[in-house]
Amino acid sequence: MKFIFFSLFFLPMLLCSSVECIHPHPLDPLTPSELNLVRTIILKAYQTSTKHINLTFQYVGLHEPDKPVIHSWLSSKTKTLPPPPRQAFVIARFQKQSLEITLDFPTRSIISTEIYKGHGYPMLTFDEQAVASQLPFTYEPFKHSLKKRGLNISHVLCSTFTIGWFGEENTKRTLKIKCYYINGSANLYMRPLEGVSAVVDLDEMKIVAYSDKHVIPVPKDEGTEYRVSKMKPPFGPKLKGISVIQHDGHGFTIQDHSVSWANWVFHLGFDIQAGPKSLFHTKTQRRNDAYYSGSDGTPVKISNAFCIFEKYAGDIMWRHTEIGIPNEVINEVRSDVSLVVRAVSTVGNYDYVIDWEFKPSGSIKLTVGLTGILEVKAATYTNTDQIKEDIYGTLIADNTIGVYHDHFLTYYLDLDIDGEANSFVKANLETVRVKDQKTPRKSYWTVVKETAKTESDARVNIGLKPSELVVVNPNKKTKLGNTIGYRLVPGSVVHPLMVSDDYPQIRGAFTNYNVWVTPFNKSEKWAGGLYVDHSRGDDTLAVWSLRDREIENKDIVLWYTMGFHHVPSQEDFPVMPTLSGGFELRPTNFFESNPVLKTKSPASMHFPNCTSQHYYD
Ligand SMILES: *[C@@H]1O[C@H](CO)[C@@H](O)[C@H](O)[C@H]1NC(C)=O
Ligand SMILES: *[C@@H]1O[C@H](CO)[C@@H](O)[C@H](O)[C@H]1NC(C)=O
Ligand SMILES: *[C@@H]1O[C@H](CO)[C@@H](O)[C@H](O)[C@H]1NC(C)=O
Ligand SMILES: *[C@@H]1O[C@H](CO)[C@@H](O)[C@H](O)[C@H]1NC(C)=O
Ligand SMILES: *[C@@H]1O[C@H](CO)[C@@H](O)[C@H](O)[C@H]1NC(C)=O
Ligand SMILES: [Cu+2]
Repeated sequence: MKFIFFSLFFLPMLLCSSVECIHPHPLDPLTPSELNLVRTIILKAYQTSTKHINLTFQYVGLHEPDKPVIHSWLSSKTKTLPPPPRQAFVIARFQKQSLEITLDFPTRSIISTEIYKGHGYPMLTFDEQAVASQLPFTYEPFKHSLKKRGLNISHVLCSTFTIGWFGEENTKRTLKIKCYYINGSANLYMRPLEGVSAVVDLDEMKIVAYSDKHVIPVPKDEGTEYRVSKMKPPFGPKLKGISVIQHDGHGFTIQDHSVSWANWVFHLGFDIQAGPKSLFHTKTQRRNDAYYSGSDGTPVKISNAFCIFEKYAGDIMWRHTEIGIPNEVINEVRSDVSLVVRAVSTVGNYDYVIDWEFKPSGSIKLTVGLTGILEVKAATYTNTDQIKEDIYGTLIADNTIGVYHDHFLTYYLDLDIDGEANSFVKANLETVRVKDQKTPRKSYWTVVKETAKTESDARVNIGLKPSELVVVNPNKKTKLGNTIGYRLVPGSVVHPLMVSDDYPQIRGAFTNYNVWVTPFNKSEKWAGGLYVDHSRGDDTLAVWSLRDREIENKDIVLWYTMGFHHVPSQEDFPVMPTLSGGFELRPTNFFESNPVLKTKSPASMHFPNCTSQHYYD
């Protein structure tokens, strides 16, 4: 199972005044100089006589100010209120313990240090994984395994995999290593050394377990190539290009971390654990290049962490053809142009294309595209006729089994619909049997609204019952008296297939429902817990929600889990065509009427001979 978390802060459309745009935004990610300062302050505090300080920075990020502080700063934008003091939150590993350190930048001081006593370990750093993946190459039993298989060690690569927890009393901070034979090919994941694996203790940085179960030939490299530069003709169907020319330039502006486009203004942050983070609201900040801290605390730059572009794919924002009026044909069409903020997260073999699409209508579409390379296991089979056992997968190429697996993606949606106090409403579509004898109709359906009082009322498995799920501000109404809100339009939903007492499912119990609502709590941000590695599932959304707190007319967080059960097919070899899913957050009685009624289509949006696209400017 793979889990990804997103943080999304949402406050629709407040505008930035010029004064407020000058201050740094309180949710700006840490700058390189702030990251350096974190390193300096912490290393100084932990400096011992030995000079060699074995402290590693597992996580360094912004310690967010409390929400009321952010709100008062945002609402005082015409005054010159200084931003709240900048602070950092650090998880460090030191002497086999996880330290939680909070630092204050203005005073350059550590304001709190706590030793984490719970289960699980902090996120793994790139650096320690890189070091761990090199360990087999100096490990004699591994060299022997390669020799036994006649493989040249200089053509072997190793990669790291987290281990999870299967009920052990005591755990160590370990990870698993699996290796691949490249020998000239580039698609390493398609060429596993099946049966060979090592376990590394990261605190000791040494191999503590090794197994070489059986010799299965490495799948051949034929057919695994995906680099166009290495391929020979014939190529696939020839595609005619469509060029994107924006005669008047692009329509968005970026100032520091703030993006303005059409009727949207939002703040775009970055966090190494969350990926993109957004506050749809106000202005400010640095460029959208992102930085994170390396395990030695030095800033590491991620170039082009986001790409931002306007998209027009021939979609229609709205249209109507009217032929009912004598001697007149009305044909009104508006083109749907949107702004996409894209981040791609490559997790080893897989690539997740994460899009946030903002529409002038006020909708936000969130899409995740899965592509990249499957995780496979090697086998002796070259045809399904030979298979007499359950292989837990699909034979996708000679000697190559694409294993069955799941992808779950949980979005943290801290929706503040025109203010913090919100409620979660299930508008249930219910069948009513007609008792009235005067009509031949036997049934109709109607909407019965149910406001969730506590957390247990808000756990929803989508698809079991038709309902619209709306986050409303019960204190704000439209002129007509409807409660303003935004609703969740679900896309691909999945329900877990593991039994609930299976260890991976205990750890991933937040997938038991597609939708949860919790009261906002700054320390309940990661659905799988802050210490996911080797977690025991005791700090997950599913556990917090057991407190069954009140959520009506409160600052609430909506959690949405989407996903895919992936049954691989031959088309997924050697690289997988993108499989997409997502959902939409859509204004629902938020505006007084269609907010894009008077939005004109840009002049250049004409698709020849496509009458559905016709418009009159
Ligand atoms: C730090 O680690 C090195 C090698 O891993 C070890 O030799 C050294 O004793 C450690 N120093 C401290 C202060 O723990
Ligand atoms: C192993 O591969 C390296 C690099 O390609 C090559 O120089 C070396 O000769 C190979 N060794 C054997 C025993 O084939
Ligand atoms: C490595 O690649 C070479 C050239 O394609 C091939 O001759 C050789 O058999 C390969 N070795 C192994 C062990 O697959
Ligand atoms: C916030 O969440 C933490 C972690 O679940 C919990 O210990 C704490 O009691 C919560 N605070 C409130 C006010 O509920
Ligand atoms: C549009 O249709 C006309 C008439 O059918 C045809 O001549 C023209 O080539 C078409 N244009 C395009 C771009 O397909
Ligand atoms: Cu998959």
